[in-house]
Amino acid sequence: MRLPVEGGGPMGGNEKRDSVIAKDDQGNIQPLTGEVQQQLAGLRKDLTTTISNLGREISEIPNEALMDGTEEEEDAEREEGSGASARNAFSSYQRSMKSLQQNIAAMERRHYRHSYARSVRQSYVGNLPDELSKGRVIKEENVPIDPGVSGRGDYQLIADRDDVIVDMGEASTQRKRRWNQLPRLQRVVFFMLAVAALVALIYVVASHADPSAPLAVPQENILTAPPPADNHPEVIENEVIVEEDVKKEGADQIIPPPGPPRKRSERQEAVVGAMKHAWKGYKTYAWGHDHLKPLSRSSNDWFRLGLTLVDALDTLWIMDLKDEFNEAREWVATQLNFNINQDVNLFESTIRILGGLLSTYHLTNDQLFLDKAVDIGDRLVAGFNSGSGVPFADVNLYSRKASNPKWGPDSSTSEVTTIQLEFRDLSRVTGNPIYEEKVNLVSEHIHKLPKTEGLVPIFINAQTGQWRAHSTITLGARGDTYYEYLLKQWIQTGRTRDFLRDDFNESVTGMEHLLARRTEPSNLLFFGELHGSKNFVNKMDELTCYLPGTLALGVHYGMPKHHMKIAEDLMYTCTLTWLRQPTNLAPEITYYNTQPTSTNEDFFVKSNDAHYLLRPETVESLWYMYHLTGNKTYQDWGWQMFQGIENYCKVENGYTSIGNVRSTIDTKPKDKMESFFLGETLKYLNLLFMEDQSAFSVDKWVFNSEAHPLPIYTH
Ligand code: DMJ
Repeated sequence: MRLPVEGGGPMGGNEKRDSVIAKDDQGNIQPLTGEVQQQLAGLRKDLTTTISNLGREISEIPNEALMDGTEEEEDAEREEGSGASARNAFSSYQRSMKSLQQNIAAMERRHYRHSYARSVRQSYVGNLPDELSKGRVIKEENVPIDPGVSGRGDYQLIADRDDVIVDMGEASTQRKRRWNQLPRLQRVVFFMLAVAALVALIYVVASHADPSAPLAVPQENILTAPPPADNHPEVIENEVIVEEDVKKEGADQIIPPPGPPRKRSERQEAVVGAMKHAWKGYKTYAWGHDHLKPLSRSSNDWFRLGLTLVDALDTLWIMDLKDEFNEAREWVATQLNFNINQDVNLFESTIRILGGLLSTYHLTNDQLFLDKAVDIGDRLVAGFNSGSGVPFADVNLYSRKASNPKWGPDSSTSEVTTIQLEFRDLSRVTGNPIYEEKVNLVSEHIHKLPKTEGLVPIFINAQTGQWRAHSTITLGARGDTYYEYLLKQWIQTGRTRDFLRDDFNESVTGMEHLLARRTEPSNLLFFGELHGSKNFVNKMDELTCYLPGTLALGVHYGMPKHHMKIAEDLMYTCTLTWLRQPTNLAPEITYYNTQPTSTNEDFFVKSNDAHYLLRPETVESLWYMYHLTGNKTYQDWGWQMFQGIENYCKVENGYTSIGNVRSTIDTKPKDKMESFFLGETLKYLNLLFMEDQSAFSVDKWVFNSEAHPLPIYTH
């Protein structure tokens, strides 16, 4: 079986792969034979194993990096599972490299007595690529490379085995003779150096190869398939109805906060009751800590910043829970301290804390919240001190030093592209351009990088500013909000930055083409993933269910009308992932069936993915769909989901994530209430059930990724 070549070599993906062998001093290519071959067999085996492991490990990292935004759980899972796996992958790679280097050194030492050894070695150092050339591999069966190992430029790599035959063409005999005429040490050293250079090359290529290689996925447009027929809400045709005053004059100023809330609907009342219950548990057992652990009546800290309290501020205000809001404000005024020696995730602290403070400032006009926003903004801005301007994942709040995440060498794409609304808003309200300049540079840089039909890999290196090769492409964890913020940034800036809109539209076309599929038997739309940037996997995260709302918002702002059809169909699928479970709660990840089977199920859930973390994405989209169409079916769906939360997540002292949505008896409570449950889930449910939808019109507000509303500007 011939392995396809990936990754941007000039030969393209369908050419035969080349082995790497040495040239003699005439530039002729010589095969390695006889004794040398034997001596090198062990080293070659090591190299093969290293390459194979590296490829597998690189390909595994994105698969396992799926714990988007679950703080303590994310840390824990990193420790126990995927993070540990990634870390082990790198240390294993480093060990292999070290061992290989030691072998080379040993070989060199053994032959050091030969006077020419050093000169031979030196003659090749620093110029290795010139010493590599191409021989055509005509037999590649069982080559143990999988996947993720590729070549770059003119130098393609294989881990050739003993049974690999190198076709040397007409010059073969002559080259073999010349090679054999070389001193043995020269041949050995030469090959060792080539091997070492190749390992280094593999690492570089794996980190920075051009991801724009063509993808091996079917070309049909899945969305031409008929839509689901039942229970489908009627679509109200959308016009661009953006208010002219916002569009033209708008306000490069703070939009006046909405007036006091009107009388609540019955369903709204129930949601506000849930907020009070959650708040009471937090106040009693976790006050000032990041998260409540409602079962053990204790708390959890991730950033040591009172995450739940800050994330909840604007929800309390919007719900008109004055007492709760005032006690929270008091804590912010007297206790919230950013001057601590603490590493925080730039993205999470931006969307939750900076976003929460800014939003609360806009709603209340209370200077306290702006002062706090500036304080943390000035610390977080250190995250952008990298070689490329693409931020590092983590920042220390005290030292203002930035770093890669502990579990890997790269930043997540969604994270570096989901901080722009907040930093831009900070610049607009303070008049200090520095914050916006930093995030603009990131957006402009990412805009220029190669993409796969507008879709992006999920890892990027902060120093080089380049994608990690063979990263997963997904609309879920670590990819999701890149697409969301393309559109929302364009809206925030008064629709003046067309490249953002264009990139958004191109990405939706790419989603339709490369990621969209329909299920059997019900023809449900879902968006799968491309693993290793090319292999389609029929899984979709709950996180992806933000997309219907974003698409509907785009259509409202003039994006192609057929995006609304995608939004409706995906909204329906997302809803079923909740309401087809006995708990009415969605699992973290769902797998979709695209083949006719005896089970007759459109989708299924694996045990490890059956948890519900109180996530908001589906109810967020339901709010957009209702807000923009007025179709009350969306409210009804949201109400059923809320019943699931009430029935299976509500506990005596708050709400808890659960480990199993597939059973009403064995829900496996996880003893954690995420901050976004108060910041997002309950806020969107409240908005969904509001009878008067004008207070938070999407013509005036743009909601950040953590549901914190920020004003729309004119430019
Ligand atoms: C939140 O922190 C944000 O919505 C983020 O963009 C994605 N993950 C969580 C909620 O699931």
